Amino acid sequence: MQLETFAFQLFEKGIIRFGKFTLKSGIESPFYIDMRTLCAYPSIMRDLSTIVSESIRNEDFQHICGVPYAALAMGTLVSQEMNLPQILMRKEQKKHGTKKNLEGVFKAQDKVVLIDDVITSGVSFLEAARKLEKENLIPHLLLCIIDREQGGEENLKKHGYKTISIFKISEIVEILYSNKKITAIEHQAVLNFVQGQKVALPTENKETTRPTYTELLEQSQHHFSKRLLEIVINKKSNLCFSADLNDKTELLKITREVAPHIALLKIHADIIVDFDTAFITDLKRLSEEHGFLILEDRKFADIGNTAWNQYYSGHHKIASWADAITVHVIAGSSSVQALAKNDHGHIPAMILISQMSTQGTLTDANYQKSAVAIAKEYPNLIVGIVSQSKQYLSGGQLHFTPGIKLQAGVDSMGQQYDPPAKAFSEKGTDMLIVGRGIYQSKNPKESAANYQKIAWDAYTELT
Ligand code: 5BU
Repeated sequence: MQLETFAFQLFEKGIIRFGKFTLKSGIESPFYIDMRTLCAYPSIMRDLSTIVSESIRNEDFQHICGVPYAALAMGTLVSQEMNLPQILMRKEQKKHGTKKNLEGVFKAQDKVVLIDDVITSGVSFLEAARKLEKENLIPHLLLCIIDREQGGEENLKKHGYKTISIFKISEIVEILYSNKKITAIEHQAVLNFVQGQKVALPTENKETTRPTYTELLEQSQHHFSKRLLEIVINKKSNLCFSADLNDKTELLKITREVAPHIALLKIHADIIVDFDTAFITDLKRLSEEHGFLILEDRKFADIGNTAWNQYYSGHHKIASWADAITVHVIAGSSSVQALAKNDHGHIPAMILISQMSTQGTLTDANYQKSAVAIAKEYPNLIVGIVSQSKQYLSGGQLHFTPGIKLQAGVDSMGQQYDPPAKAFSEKGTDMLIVGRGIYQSKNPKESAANYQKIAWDAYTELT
């Protein structure tokens, strides 16, 4: 079907109308599109489904999913036409039985093309994409039949989603005008409207705002995150101090100073030259006295067997003292599974590294998606991720962000820094990790108190 034929049919069937219409948002629009009545015209639906199928034929994906309810029928038609399985998405979450949001047969990391009828701000697409991600599916492409050209595509791009449209409203009105179906005034009114009425994604939308620490605590499925979140809430501190010091006495001294201001202490046991069991005893005592947890940033990355030995054995015997550890997933999920294997009921708390803070990091968008999918697969073992970008986690999992200093910049070894507020507003972090910004300052205690305040204010502003 030609764009021209489509435009005429929309107009003749009253699917697109011109005049004065008050939109859901309260804004007055000079045109109105009601694609729901399209299902009364099987031949238009059939032709449209052929166009949609052709436009995605060269994409690499496994499932079709129509955004409920408007695009459910189109989803079915395209699935038939392409002979690809369809996923049925619920609009409201099912309250009984399986409580499933999605129906169909799929596996983690399958790629899905989402179809919707009209895009305005992109919020429906965003919510639908999130529902797919919650089930470990990848929203590969968002396809809409008509783009109202009010910023939806750009909004979704900012969230990392690729969107394509079959028809643009300006193209449709151009055809209608040049074929004398609408007046010059109606034509111009639409063009002016789409130019002037770019709509942002609503920030009040529950799906797009960050959960509070109390909400995360309610969802949390691991005793580590429960304890950490209780500390965060009680101390009003979402700060993790990274004590990257070589000398245990100095490490303990600075930790004692900053302890009232932090919820988590992160160390690298293998850089402490005089590491011994007495150090661990002292550190544990401090953590109990001042109420903070200890994260060993070992970044396990090897095959399961080696990672297991590095965690339970060797000089540091990390499993015996660390409240949580960091783990790379470069080897796949096998290191996660290996670290959980033991005969004494020990349940490790792992923080997966999804994205690094360094210049030129190889942790690109695909890597991050796979890491997040692994995190979601093991909510009983994985308590969070380290990342530099917004990621939608579940089960009370937390988002940690290093590379933080008051001033943005880069150090001489490729570490990139952003200020605390940016980590909260743009990266979606839950916990800041600050090292040199505190221990290299003239007064680490004052500096920790300052980071604590800035980070807490940045969080409260968003919730
Ligand atoms: P800094 O002094 O604030 O730059 O220290 C940051 C700490 O966080 C340091 O211990 C790093 O090993 C750690 N880190 C990081 O900086 N970037 C990352 O992507 C990851 C960890 Br993962």
